[in-house]
Amino acid sequence: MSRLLLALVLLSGACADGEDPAESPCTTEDRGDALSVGDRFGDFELTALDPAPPAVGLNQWTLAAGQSLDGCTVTAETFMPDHGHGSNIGAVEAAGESVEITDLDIIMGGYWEVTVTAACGEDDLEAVVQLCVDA
Ligand SMILES: [Cu+2]
Repeated sequence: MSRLLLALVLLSGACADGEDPAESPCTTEDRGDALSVGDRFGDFELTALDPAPPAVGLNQWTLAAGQSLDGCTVTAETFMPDHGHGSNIGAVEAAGESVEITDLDIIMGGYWEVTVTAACGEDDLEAVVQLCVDA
């Protein structure tokens, strides 16, 4: 009887070694990566990230448009396509040629899309920032 128990313990130990359950979803994610300052998406370039790279929790981002955003209406929206949900953003404001996003709340690790737009009359700017955040 004790020999059988020992064999079962050894077998279950061997199975657990097959894959690392703590591995981040981002190691196998092809659609997005960790973000860095200087990354460009659509009409915008990331010029500040806090924290860098983005992490679960409240994030502060600045994106530069390369043109004045005076008079433009700026918006940002988060979306997690695999789960069909977004999350809250504290504030989105235009400042000179930049969009400042305050308290972008990344509520969980995984693949996210953050759509940033500046509606400036005839000249609308857009970026879909694709990123993966470690769990
Ligand atoms: Cu989710």
